[in-house]
Order: sequence, then C-alpha cells, then structure tokens
Amino acid sequence: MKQSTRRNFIGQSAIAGIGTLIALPTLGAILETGSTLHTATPSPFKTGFDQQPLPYAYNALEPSIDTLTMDIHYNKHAAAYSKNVKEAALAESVDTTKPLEDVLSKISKYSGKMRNNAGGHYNHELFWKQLSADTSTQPTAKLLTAITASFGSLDEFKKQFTTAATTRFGSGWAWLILSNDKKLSVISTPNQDNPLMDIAEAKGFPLIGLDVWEHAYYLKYQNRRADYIASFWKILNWNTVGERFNSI
Ligand code: MN3
Repeated sequence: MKQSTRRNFIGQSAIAGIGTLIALPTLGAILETGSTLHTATPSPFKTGFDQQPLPYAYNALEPSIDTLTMDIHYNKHAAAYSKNVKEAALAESVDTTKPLEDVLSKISKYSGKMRNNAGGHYNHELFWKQLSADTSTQPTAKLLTAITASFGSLDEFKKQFTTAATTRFGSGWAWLILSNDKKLSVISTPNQDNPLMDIAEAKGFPLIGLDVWEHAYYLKYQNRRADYIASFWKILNWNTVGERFNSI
C-alpha cells in the first residue's frame, strides 16, 4: 500500500511537471498509462495459469523424492495440467489474467476438463513450493499453537494427516486446511479436487497438500505409500506453511 501511494505521488508529480509543456491528448495518454502503475501486486498466495519454475533442482529432495520422479512429475504430469487448464480456459472464456482461485471457487460451472486440470495445476504449484531440501524447518510458534489447539499436539496432527493420506483410496490428496471459521482440519480429496472448489465436501484454504497419486512415488516406493508419506515430513518446508497460515 505504501509503495503504491508513493508510486501514485511520483506519477502525479511527473505529470504535473510536464503537463504545461504538452498537448492535452498526450497528457491523457500519459494518465492512462500511469493508471497501470496502480495495479495491485499479485499476492504470492494467488495462483496463475502458467507453470512456475521448480524452486530447486530435480535431485534436491533426494533421497525422499528421487530425481527421476521429480523430473517426470514436474515436466510431464504437472506441465500437462497447466497446458490443459489453459486450453480449457480458452474454450470456456475464462480470463487467465485473473487468479486461478476464481475458477476453483465456481468449478461446478465449468467442464470436467477444467475441474481436473485447474485442480491439478493449483495442487502441484502448491506442492512444489511447500517442499525443501532443508530438513530442519519447524512450525512457527503461531501455527504450532493453532495445531495444538485443533489436534492436541503436532504428533497427533501428523498422525491424522498420515491416516488421511494413507486411506485415500485410489488417487487424490491429503490436506491441512484452514476453514472459514478459522479452524484447522485434516481432509482428503479424490483425483485433483481441492478444498477451494465449491464442490468440495470440506472447504477451506489449503496450508499443506500431499499428492498421493502413484505417479508421485511409485518409481521409488512402489506400493509403499506409507514410506513415501513418512519421507514427506522430512522435506516439508514449515516456513512456507507458516507463511500461508499468516496470509489468511
Ligand atoms: Mn502429481
């Protein structure tokens, strides 16, 4: 806000300074151009339609996530969701300059292709950002307080989340969400659905999302989903989770 006020001031000063020297139509054009300076900076917690660069190397999360899985998961599976959600957006007249969250909140109005790929793209963008090679991060004090209030302890939260991830039949995701009444809860969703969708059984803002599709772990863990989930806790970036929590 401070920055935009400052920009506004600079913009107006510049215009005031040159206004006497130029013809009005030109001044009008400058004012119009100047107005784009006031566009709000997109929140880092909003998602666009393009796939963002992976924030680490493919081998960065070894041995928890192996290099080949990371490469295929990011470059093939996740890239396809981004490509396909843009195709669906074009076909269904969705403005891709707006956040993807706008579509998710009304997903029941769109096609199955939109539901699968808008969800898939959002979920993976969240997934990459919340992982880190740093295995020493811990929940922030504020988040830990909220987790303890909701689940009794951090261990009990991890247990419930692990159960949700383990028992999600077939493909889907396990989530820690902050609901509209500011309560934390653990849920899971099928396929590429997520808790921002209007069709979700339990709705809220996702703080943690774990991909339990076989493509996320099968090359290394085969049928041992529980081992993959145990490894996930080591590479979960609690700093990112805390930032998401603070953003709400
Ligand atoms: Mn996946």
